Amino acid sequence: MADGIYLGLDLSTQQLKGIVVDSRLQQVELAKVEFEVDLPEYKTIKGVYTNSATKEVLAPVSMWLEALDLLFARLKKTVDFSKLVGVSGACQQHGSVYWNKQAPEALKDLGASGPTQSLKDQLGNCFAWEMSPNWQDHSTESECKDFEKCVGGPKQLAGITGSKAHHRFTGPQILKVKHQMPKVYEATDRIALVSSFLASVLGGEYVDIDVSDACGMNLWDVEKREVSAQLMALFGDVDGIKQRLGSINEEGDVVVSRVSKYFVDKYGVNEKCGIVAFTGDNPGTILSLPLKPNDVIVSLGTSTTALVVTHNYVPSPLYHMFAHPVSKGAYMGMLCYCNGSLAREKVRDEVNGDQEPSKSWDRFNQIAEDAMNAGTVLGNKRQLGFFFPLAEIIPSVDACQIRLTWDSDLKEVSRSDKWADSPEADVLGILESQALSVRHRLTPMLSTADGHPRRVYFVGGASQNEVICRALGRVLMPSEGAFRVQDMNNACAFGAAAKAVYGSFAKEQEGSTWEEFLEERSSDEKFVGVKSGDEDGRDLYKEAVAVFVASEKACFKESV
Ligand code: ADP
Ligand code: XUL
Repeated sequence: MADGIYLGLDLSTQQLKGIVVDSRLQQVELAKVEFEVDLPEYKTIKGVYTNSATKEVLAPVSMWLEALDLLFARLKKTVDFSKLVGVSGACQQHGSVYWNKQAPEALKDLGASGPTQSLKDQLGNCFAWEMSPNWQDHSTESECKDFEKCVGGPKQLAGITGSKAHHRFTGPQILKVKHQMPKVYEATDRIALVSSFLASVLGGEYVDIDVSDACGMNLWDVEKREVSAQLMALFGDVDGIKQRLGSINEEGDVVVSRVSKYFVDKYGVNEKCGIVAFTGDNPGTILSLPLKPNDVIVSLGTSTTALVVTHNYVPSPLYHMFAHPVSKGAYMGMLCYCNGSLAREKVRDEVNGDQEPSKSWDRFNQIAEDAMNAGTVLGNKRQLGFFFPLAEIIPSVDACQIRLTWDSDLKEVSRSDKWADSPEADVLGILESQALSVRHRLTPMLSTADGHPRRVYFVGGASQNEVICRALGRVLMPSEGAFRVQDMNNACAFGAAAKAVYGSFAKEQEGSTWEEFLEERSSDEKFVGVKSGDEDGRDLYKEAVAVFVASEKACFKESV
């Protein structure tokens, strides 16, 4: 309905957020529930319980039920839910929820005992395990080995499921439950991802796992589009795990359920309100911008994440490939680096010394800008490095700091602890080296003639910094420009809201493709062009990629 409203939910580690938009995607309301602040009785720290001895990180599922009630109560103060046409969601990836055999009945009966009963009252005892393993959990080392061994190694597992085995991925997590908590596994009727869990609560029935989110499990065979029989065999009883997982929903843009009577009676939600398939938070983020194939979002948060929409399925143990959450036949490639902003902050602090007020980026920016204005490429002496104050994911190595210098005829690379012109040289050094790694990993996923992205969109904390974006953009060389995106704090909730509009209204009523729908509703105002035209480095950066890769191999051997 053109005059209806739509809700996008983001159930992340620390909070549950809800954005209400109209059919043109204009924000009507925004509300959130912060777990630590609003639900202190759970005593979580930043939304989770961490056991450093076992490396387990868990979240209590009932807390999410309470958060959902609280969010609806907050929104109801200003939102007329009788106009709600559709809801969708984008939730933290990889987490699993273990419904027990009472769940189907209790979900169906939601609201039957009157509005005084809360979701927690009615569903609190429907879990075989009251916890959900969080994506920060690292307790599945042995199960990860089982997964990789089962198919012949990390490369083979990445080929099948889009990723090598990761501690946080749901398949190894479920296998750990089966190994370490057999009674829980036995008592489990259905295993949900966080996204399908939340959709099920809203719909009052089990909702299938979404295909894009399923790619975060190490179980979904991306190309064959089925749960891998070979990997399910790890669970012994193949039928048992198959049944617990249910079907995987490959239609991301359709109504998969109707809102449960509970939300109708308690919050006045329109009884026809559709639940449009929920997905993961990273897939949700790519739905927030009108991306075309070969467009890249580079998120410069605490860590650096690069997301790309592509039609090439080119899996690698170094990154992730997911099915696109809406467009059939398309994929989302994802690079996740641990060392992003924190590593840049370290260089910033070193160049500031005692002279600048701490945390000011002025000197860092001035050094980078002067170098770029002078046409400097790869430092004054062809320098690059690995700036990893934290253990890194890409490549998978321990914390280290390595500086490299090409010799003048560009044939050899020498390694040193410090450059003669450190720490100033580290400024361009870290920016160019970080960008070269992203560029190298993106290229195989792109289908452009020159291997460069079409557009690059910078989001996240450091995207406020024009100079940093310019330095990164200069290496990535998008053919149609780099942009800093304003107002992207709620990207995945907004992506979910957009999917709610598309799936419950616009797809049928307007007959548009997802891309047309989003393009038609987006305004260029929120994209600020990043200064480009720095063609200085075109040839040298191309050569630098090869040197960077060779250096990585030399420094880290099989981790690359
Ligand atoms: P999160 O990963 O927690 O979502 P944000 O996207 O908010 O984080 O990004 C936080 C990071 O952004 C900080 O670590 C900080 O270094 C970086 N940042 C914020 N403003 C700037 C700036 N002006 N220049 C460079 N980096 C910045
Ligand atoms: C992605 C990942 C995180 C979570 C955060 O693989 O683990 O980005 O999705 O919620």
